[in-house]
Formats: sequence, structure tokens, C-alpha cells
Amino acid sequence: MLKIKHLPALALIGAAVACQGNKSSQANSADSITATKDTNKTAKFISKPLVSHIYTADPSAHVFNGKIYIYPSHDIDAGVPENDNGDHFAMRDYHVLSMDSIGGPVKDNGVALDIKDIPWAGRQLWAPDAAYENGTYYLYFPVKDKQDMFQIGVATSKSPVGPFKAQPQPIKGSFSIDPSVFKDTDGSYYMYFGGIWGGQLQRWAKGTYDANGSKTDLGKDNEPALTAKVAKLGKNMLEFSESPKDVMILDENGKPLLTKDHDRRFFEGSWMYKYNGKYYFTYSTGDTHRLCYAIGSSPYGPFTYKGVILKPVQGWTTHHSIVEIKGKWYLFYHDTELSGKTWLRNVKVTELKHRPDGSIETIDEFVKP
Ligand code: FUB
Repeated sequence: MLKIKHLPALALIGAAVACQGNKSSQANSADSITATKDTNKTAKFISKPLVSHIYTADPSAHVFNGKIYIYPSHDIDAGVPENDNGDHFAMRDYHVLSMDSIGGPVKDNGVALDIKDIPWAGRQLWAPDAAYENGTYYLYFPVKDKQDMFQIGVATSKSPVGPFKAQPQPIKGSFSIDPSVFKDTDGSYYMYFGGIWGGQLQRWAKGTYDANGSKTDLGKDNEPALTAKVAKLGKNMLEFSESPKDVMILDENGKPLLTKDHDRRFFEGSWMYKYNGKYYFTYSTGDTHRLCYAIGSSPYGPFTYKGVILKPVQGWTTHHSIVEIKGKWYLFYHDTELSGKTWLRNVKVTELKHRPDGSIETIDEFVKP
């Protein structure tokens, strides 16, 4: 999972820890590994892990009936060697976390969905999201099918914490990873999804899946970058009502972000929210380890790149959700404070602040010495 040349110093440190045992990078990174161990001992963080009895990541938070629910990935140590394809993220079930208020006790509500109960699933239950509509809770999840192609499934429950029952087939027309479901103020739902590298989005560049396509080759540097997809959901919440469209992210001159622009282009981890009538498309830049945002006037975009929400955290991946709770805005995110290992993460929350002009104050998860 390493592309060292794009890593800032901090992420290089985190990546080196994750690569212990990976021969190709171990030889070059002995100094970094030492530095990481020191960093893990001394680093101070602005927030504490919300739970520590299990590893959790990719937190999608929602307020349902006045209570906070977090739908995270459930990280496990499956003993799978780390690689650029993300095979080491070999998760097998979901647990829903709940809390009455920010800062209050966090409850683990047990297994909400197990991979063995998803008829079409092969391996790797990655970042989920949830929605509530008309008496039913919907859990949206990416998982590789039995041919090792990521698709997105949906499961339903009458309870926000499950257990959820999976539909027998993936959502028709869905692909790749990281579904994020947004309810607009007119009641319409949209799913944003996609992720490059291990998320396989590059294998869909020509419109159909290329099973032998590259794991990391994303096209020419000066061409528009691959980007997230968006599709409106049907009234039954179980299918797309249209073909997915590109989520265009433009630079300050109105030009699409380019493949070479690793600091700003989309990688994975879409999350949409609305603030003061504007649509905030937020996402991870993956190999540059940032959470960024872009603002538009429609749920379909285009969105204009505006800046960084969260600087690189400890660990390789970064993934989040942004929610308003009792008049304040919160960023739910993850790092590797508990384990120091890329694939064993822990979810956290911190307040997020908008300036009067709608821009977001950049967050650094490290306390300055
Ligand atoms: O948790 C597995 C993958 O790592 C997620 O799907 C990505 O967003 C990244 O956080």
C-alpha cells in the first residue's frame, strides 16, 4: 500500500510501521520505523479513541431519533500481508456504536451484519454507511464478490443497530467502494461512492470492469483525475434510479483536477453534507493522506476545491463523516493510536468549525508540543 514518493514525512512514518515484515520497504525504512516507535510513544492527540475493545475505522455517523449512531468498519488482524491492493483490510462483520451525546459513554451494539449472511459476498467488508427512511434502517456496504470484484450491497433492519438482513444481490449498477448516502432537504437520497487503487475504480475507467486492469495505474498525469460517482437512489432505497455520474472537482480556474494532483484529487471516502444551502463534497486524497472539501450548488456538482479539513493522521488511511449535532458540527475520523498498525484503526470525533464565509478551519489531530 505504499507509494513512498508521495508521502509527507508524518505519513511516511506511519506507513513504515505498517510495513514491518514487508521486505521491499523494510530495507529502506529502518530509520523511519525507529522514528515511528518513538512517535507512537510520545504523540499527543486532540481526541481519544471512542472505543478500545475492538478496532474500528471509516466512521459514518448519523443522528436518528435524537441519538448518535456510528457505522464503522470493524478492523481485525486477519494475518493477511500488507499490499497496495489493501488485502490486509480483511474485515468480516460490522458493529454499530451508539451514544447519547458527544463525550458520553459509547455502546457497542454487537454484530449488526456478518459476511457469512451476505449471499453474494467473497471477502473484505469495507467502509459502510446507513440511512433511515419510512420506518426502515438501511445499511450500505462494499464487499468483494466471489470473483473478487467490489460491489455495493444493502441490508435492512427495523432497528438502527441491526441485525440487518442483506438483499440477495448487490445494488444493480454499483461498483467499487465507500458508499455514502446523503439525504437532501427535498427528501431525495443520493449515493456517492468509489475509491482508486484497492477500491478498483481505475478498473472501471472504460465503463465496464477490467478484471485484469491495473491495481494502481490511474491514467495520464495531465488528464482529468478519476473521481467519485454519484447516483440518486430509488424510492425503495434499494436501487439506483439512474446511471452513476462523475463527481467533478474543479480547481480555482474551473478546470478539473488532474491525475498528477495527488494533494487535491479524489482517492476514496466520499461524504456529502449541506451547509448554508451549499453542497460540501468531502473526501480522502489517499496517498497524500488528507481529508479535503469542495463546494457546489447541486448534489451532482460540479464542486470547486476549497481546502484541507484534516491534515494527515497517524496511519495510512484517513476517512470520515461530518454531522451537525445540537447546533455544532463534528468530524468523525480514525487513526491508529491504539495499535500503530495501518489495518487496526480506531474511530474518534472532534468539533469542526466553519468560518463566516463557509470555509472550514483545518484540523490537525496532533497536539503541538
Ligand atoms: O477500511 C477499508 C478502506 O480503507 C476504506 O474503504 C477506505 O476508505 C480506507 O479507509
